[in-house]
Amino acid sequence: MPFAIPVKALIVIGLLTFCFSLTRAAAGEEGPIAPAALRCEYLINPLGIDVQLPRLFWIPRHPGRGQAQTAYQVIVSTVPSCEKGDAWDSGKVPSAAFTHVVYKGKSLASDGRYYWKVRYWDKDGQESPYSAVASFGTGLLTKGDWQGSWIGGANQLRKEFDVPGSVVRATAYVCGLGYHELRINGRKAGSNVLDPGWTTYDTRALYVAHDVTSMLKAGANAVGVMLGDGWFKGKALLFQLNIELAGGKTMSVVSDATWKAMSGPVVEDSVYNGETYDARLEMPGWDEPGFADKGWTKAAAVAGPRGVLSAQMMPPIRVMDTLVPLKMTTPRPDVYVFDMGQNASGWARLRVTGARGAAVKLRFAELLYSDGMINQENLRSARAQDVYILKGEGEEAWEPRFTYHGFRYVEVTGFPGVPTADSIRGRVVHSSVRQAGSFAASKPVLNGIQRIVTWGQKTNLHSIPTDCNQRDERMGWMGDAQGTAEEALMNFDMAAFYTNFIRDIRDVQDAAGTITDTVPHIWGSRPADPAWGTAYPLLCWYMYRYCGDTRILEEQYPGLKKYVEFLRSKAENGLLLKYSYYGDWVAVDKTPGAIVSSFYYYYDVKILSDIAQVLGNAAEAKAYAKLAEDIKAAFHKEYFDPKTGNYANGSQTANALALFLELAPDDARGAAWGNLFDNLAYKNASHLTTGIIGTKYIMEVLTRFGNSDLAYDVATQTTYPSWGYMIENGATTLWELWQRREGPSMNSHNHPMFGSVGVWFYKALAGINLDPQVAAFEKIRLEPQMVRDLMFASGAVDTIRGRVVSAWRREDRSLAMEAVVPVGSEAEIVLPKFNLRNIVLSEGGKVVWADKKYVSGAEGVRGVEETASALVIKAGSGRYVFELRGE
Ligand code: RAM
Repeated sequence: MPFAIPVKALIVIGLLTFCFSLTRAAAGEEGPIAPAALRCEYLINPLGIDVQLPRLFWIPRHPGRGQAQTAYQVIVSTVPSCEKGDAWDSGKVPSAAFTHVVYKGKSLASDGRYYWKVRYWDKDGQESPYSAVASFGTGLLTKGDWQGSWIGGANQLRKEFDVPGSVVRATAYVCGLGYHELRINGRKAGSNVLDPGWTTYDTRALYVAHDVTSMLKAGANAVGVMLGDGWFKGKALLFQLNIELAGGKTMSVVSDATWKAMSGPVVEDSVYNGETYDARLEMPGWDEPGFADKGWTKAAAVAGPRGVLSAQMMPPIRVMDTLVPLKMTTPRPDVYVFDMGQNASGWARLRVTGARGAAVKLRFAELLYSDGMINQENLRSARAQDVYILKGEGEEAWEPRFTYHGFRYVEVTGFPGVPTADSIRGRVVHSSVRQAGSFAASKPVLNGIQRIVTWGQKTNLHSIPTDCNQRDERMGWMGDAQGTAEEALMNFDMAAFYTNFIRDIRDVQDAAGTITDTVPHIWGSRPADPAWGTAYPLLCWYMYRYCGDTRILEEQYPGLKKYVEFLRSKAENGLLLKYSYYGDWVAVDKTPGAIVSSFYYYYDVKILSDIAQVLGNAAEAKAYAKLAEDIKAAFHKEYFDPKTGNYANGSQTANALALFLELAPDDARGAAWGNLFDNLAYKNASHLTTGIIGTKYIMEVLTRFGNSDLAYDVATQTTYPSWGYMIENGATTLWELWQRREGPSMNSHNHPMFGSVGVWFYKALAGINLDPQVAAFEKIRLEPQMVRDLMFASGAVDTIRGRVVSAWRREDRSLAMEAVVPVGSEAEIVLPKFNLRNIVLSEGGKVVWADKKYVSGAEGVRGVEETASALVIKAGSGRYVFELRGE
């Protein structure tokens, strides 16, 4: 039979092309180096970099295929035009590196501003023009650079000052705890909210840098700072404004006893309970010069946090989206309930007109009762309530500053008159990590899952990865963090965020090497459950595997070693037999905790050995590899039952863990796999009974064992327990439990920890895989699983080295596949043969495989090989559209 109608194929390719050019245009990437790709310490034009040798990143672009960088030149200047490298001119450096390029110029000054650009030479020695100029600012690098002192005494602090001349550059450094808002001359500085990030304040507090040059003027100026409790549960400010004047003079305005203090309109604020704002207490002009500060007292000297000060080098929390309510209902007289249509984190913006003193109460919830009233039972003791008291001066608009809620519904009471749809907007608030990945497929339920996974993930990024965002918890539970990290790394630009969180983890480590269940440590235990503590080695390892970060490995190696040695001290017979609290948390079928702990003991030791290898420490790599082998043997001996062929109790999780890390030796593998398959496919009709741990590994095990069809059956279920079941029951973010519960217990409706399936979408269905040896997408394996009735899938990820795309669509006897490989990377693209005969593979119209032979000639394609089930294409960088047809 001849090949399926070419017109159709053209449409397919057209569609793929269209999708791609759209995404490319949206990213605004033009020229040899995309401006947004110039980064310093993973951030775009950051301020407050407080490392002496920051790392620079860029992404070379090239119109040709099979391209690579062979040399670069970096210019770092103290002058914005960046013509000469007065700080650093690297000269032409023969190197393929364009990530983690360590600054090697003059020693960086505190409070400095640097401008940089880069050019590169391609594989043919052609040089690119210079990139656009990017910048970075250094923070206050030593303790002695801070001139002010900690002050407080009220939740509003102000200071007037004179600027004798015109301002060339001004940078404000603020550590206002728990939360702060900086205002200068009547305006809020920047667009961050809920600053600074939450840390273990006794060890470290973060300060935030703002460029406020354009907010100052010659003459009289004023700075005002509002303070909230946040997680610090107190209020303290350290402030320093460094100003450079025309003519070179400098001056600083710092927090000290000359500041004035007064309690302002925020009369109550709490992360869990909400904020009460009395607009009658506003003092117009308090943050401007010339304000009559009668009644204000002298700011009090207060004890600041005991920890060191570090710059906040991660994407700040911001208002990331504004939701228009889907509808407003009136379940009872004068009770209005707004449905935002999406569970999220943040707050509501209120618009209201009414009499002075009227109090509008906003209460937040994830759920409704059947009578339409909001159900706050699952928030436990979190009151989740904001109150706005009107000043009565026409239309008033307000949103809180020092709290956030997890909610889909907003209940409004006390509203003067009847609210309209415009009275309320949902403000979506979370760490401003950029979306890095997108995934879509022909099966709607998968797109639904992708949606609830990513909404759940991003709305739980609140400077740390939280377990949930609504109830009286919102902790950095480490098990949740490690289980979802790979999904997050595909969907979002997480590098700076995790760099910060890994430091947070190290900050809680004690002399014995122990770490804690939550970071910062408020809930849970020390030492952490091993399945929670593993977040420390695993996140470091993922930062290496996904982002190629070796500095983090170097910095953390001593801490990781201490942690692993602590685990070793707890081992009995080479395993963690009596050390587990949560294990395969919230599973349908229980798995003994000890097998989970022992699995992670092996995993952590193995990772430590691999890290030692990367760092060139061969002796320790060998020693820990040996320890890992011993644990592996002990694991099999302890948990494998030759009679049943099961590990431990034969739960899905137990067998999946043994298979995932190849803890099952050759002669046990078949039995364990057979049991896992039977349990999943027959006993549970393709439903998981796993908790968060088993769920993370089982999908990948199924794909590795050639059973992506079964994994797909699992992923597309809509009955209990499954992700689809959550969606069928109205979930717009992932639930904490497979079960549908709405009562007062543990049942958050926004808990990202079952979101690990998100990485399986990219790896298996779109087919985007890291090379097992080479980190950070320098080598890529695109191997989509074209399962069951799935007719297309596409994944695009902006990796540290550039965009990777894998998108395919199939028909009866044909297949079209778009692949995008970044400059300097190479890919293996695996296309299934589907039992077709007389296969012809072409790329952009050129035949690359026919009569069972590779045909050379397509630019960038380096070869095609045939295996029993697939054609494997080797290709260099560039964008390709392959077409496979057969009979
Ligand atoms: C719950 C948390 C979290 C989990 C711990 C063990 O309180 O919400 O998700 O990690 O328990």
